[in-house]
Amino acid sequence: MGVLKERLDEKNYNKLIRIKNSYLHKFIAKYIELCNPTKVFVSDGSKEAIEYIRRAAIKNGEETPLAIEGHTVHFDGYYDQARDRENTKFLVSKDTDLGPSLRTIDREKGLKEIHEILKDIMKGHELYICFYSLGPANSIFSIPCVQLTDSSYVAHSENILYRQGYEEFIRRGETNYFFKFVHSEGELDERKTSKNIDKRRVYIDLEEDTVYSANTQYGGNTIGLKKLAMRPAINHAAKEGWLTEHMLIMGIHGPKNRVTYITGAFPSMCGKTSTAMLEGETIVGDDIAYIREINGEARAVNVEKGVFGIIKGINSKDDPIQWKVLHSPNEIIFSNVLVDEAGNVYWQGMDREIPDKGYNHSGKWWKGKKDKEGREIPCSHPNARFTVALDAFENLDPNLDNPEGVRVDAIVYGGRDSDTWVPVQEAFDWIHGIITKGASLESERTAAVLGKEGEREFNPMSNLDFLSIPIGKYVQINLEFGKKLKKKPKIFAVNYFIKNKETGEYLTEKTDKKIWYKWIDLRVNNEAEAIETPTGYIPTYEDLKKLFKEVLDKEYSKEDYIKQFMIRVPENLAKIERIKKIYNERVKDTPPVLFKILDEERKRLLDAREKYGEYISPYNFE
Ligand code: SPV
Ligand code: MN
Repeated sequence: MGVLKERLDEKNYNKLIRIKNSYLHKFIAKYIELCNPTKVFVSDGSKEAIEYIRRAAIKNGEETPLAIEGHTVHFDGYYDQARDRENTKFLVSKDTDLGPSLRTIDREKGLKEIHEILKDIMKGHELYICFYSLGPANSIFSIPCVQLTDSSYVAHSENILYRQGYEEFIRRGETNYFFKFVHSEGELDERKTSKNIDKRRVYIDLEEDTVYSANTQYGGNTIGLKKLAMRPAINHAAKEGWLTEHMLIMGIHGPKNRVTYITGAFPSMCGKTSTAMLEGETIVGDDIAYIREINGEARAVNVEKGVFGIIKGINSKDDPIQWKVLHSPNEIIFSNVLVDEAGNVYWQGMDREIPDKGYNHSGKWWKGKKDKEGREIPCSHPNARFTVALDAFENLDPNLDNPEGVRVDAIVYGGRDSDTWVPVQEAFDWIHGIITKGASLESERTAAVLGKEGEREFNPMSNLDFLSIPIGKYVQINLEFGKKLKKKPKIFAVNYFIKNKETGEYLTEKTDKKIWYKWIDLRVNNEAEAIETPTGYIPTYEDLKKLFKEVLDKEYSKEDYIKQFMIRVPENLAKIERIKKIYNERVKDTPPVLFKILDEERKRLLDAREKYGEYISPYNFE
C-alpha cells in the first residue's frame, strides 16, 4: 500500500482501493516498482476514463486522427507486424512437459529474464491500469482481467474490444482468480514504434495466470485479453471441462425465421472474419469462443465485444457490411494501412485507386519502395488491421451479451488448403469430426505470423499457436466434451481455397461460402439429403443448385459441382500420412482412437480408389 500511496495521485489511488483485493494491490505495486513508470492512471471503466485513454493515444503520437470522425491510425514497427512465435514461450517448472510443439523456457530462468527486461522499462511513460471481463459480465463464462500497459494504443484497443470489469472486481473483492497482463512497449523510436525488437518477449506463466509482454506493440503480442489470455484460459478450461477455442460464433438465418448458431475455427487470414460477417446472417464473435456444457447443450459466448480484423482484401462488393463500417464515423483504429495527406486510408485489395505515395508502416511510402531486404513494400501490410466495437455493425446478433451464450448446433473447421478438401463436408459423427476435421486441420501459412508464407502447417482446431496443454490432451478433451452433450453439434469442414489441379485457379468464389452455410443450416435441421463419400457427407448437386439460385441468384453448373466436390484420393491419402506422422512423432500423448479413425478413413479411400480411380466424381457415390 505504501508504494501505491506514494506512486499514485489521490484520485487514482482512491479508484484502486475501491477494489478490496490485497492480492491485486500487491501485484500492481510490484510492477509499478519494477517498471517504474513516470505516471500512473487507473481506469474505472467510466466514460471519462475511456476518453482519457483515447486522447492520450493521440497526444502521445501512438495514434493519429484521420479524415473521418472517430478514426485514428496506429503503426507498428516494420519488423513488428505479426505474432512472434519464436519469442512467445511458456514458463515451465522442471516437472512440466508440454510436448515438443509448444515453446517453453525454464520458469526461473524466464522469470529472471523478463523481470530484467521490465526493469525501469516504463521510465518516462504513463502506466495504464485497466480492468476487463472476458465474456459477458456476471456469467458462468466470465473471467476478470487486469491489464497493466504503458501503451495508450493497447489500452485504447482493449476499451474497444473488451467489456469493462472494474465493477466486477469490486463485486468479487478478495480473490486471486483473475488473469494478469503486464505489457510494455519499451523504448520508442521517433515514429513511436517499439525500438528494441531484439528484446521482444511474450512469456506466459500458467502457475500465476500472468502474461508478460515487452518491446512490441502489434496487437497479437500485446493486447492481453486477446491471444495472451487464450493460454491461461485453455489451461483452466482443460482442468474444468470446458473449451477455449479460436472460433467465430454466428447465427445462420434459415427458413421460417429460424436461427442456427455455429462456431467456426480457422487459422488467421483464412476467412474467419469474412465468414462471421456474411450478409444476411448475424455475428456474435469473430475470433475467440468459450464453450461450455450447460444442461446437456454446448453453449458458446464471444470472449470479446469488438473486432481486430484483417483489412486486406475488404472491398465494397464482397464485404458491404465491413466496407460501410470502415467508411462511417465510428471509433476505429486502423493499423499498418496507407494514409494520404488528407487522412484517407487505403489498403491492398480495396476497390479504389491506391495513391502512389503516402505514409505507412514503413514510414514515408512511394510506389516501388523497397525495404532493407530488397523486397518491394506494398501500400499496406498484409496483416494490416482495423479495431472496432461490434455494435458498429448492423448484422450484430442480439445474443452478444447473453450470459448463457448461444446453443451451438454446428462446429466448422477450415484452413487454407489448395488441393485436398472439398468446399464443404459433414463428418459422420462427433469423433470422426474432431479427429479427421479438427485435429487434422492444416493450413498454408499467412502473414499473420512471422515466417515464410505458403508452407503447409499442421494446426489442430486452428488453435495450435495458443495451446497451453499437450496436443494429445487437447484432442482428448475435445473428444470427451462431446460425450457430455445430449445434443451434439454436427461437425463440418469447409475449404474456401481449393484450386483447379491443372490451372491453379480457385474453384470457388468468395461469395460462394454463403451457400455452404445455408447447406449447413439445412443439414442441422434435417432438411437436406447428403452423399456419403470416404471423407464425409457432401451436398447433392440439386440442393446446391437451388441454394445458389435462391441466395445468390446464380446459375450453378454441374461442371462446377463436379470439379469442386471431386474426391481427390491421392491428396487425402497423403494428408492422412502426414497427420499420422505428426501425431506419431511429435505428440506423445495422442489418444489411440485418433489412429484408428484415420486408418478407417484411409481404408475407405483405398476402397474407393479401387472402384473409381484416383479422382472421383461425387456422382460415383450417389
Ligand atoms: C490472429 O492472428 O488469429 C488474430 C490476430 O486474430 S492476433 O491478435 O494477431 O492473434
Ligand atoms: Mn485470431
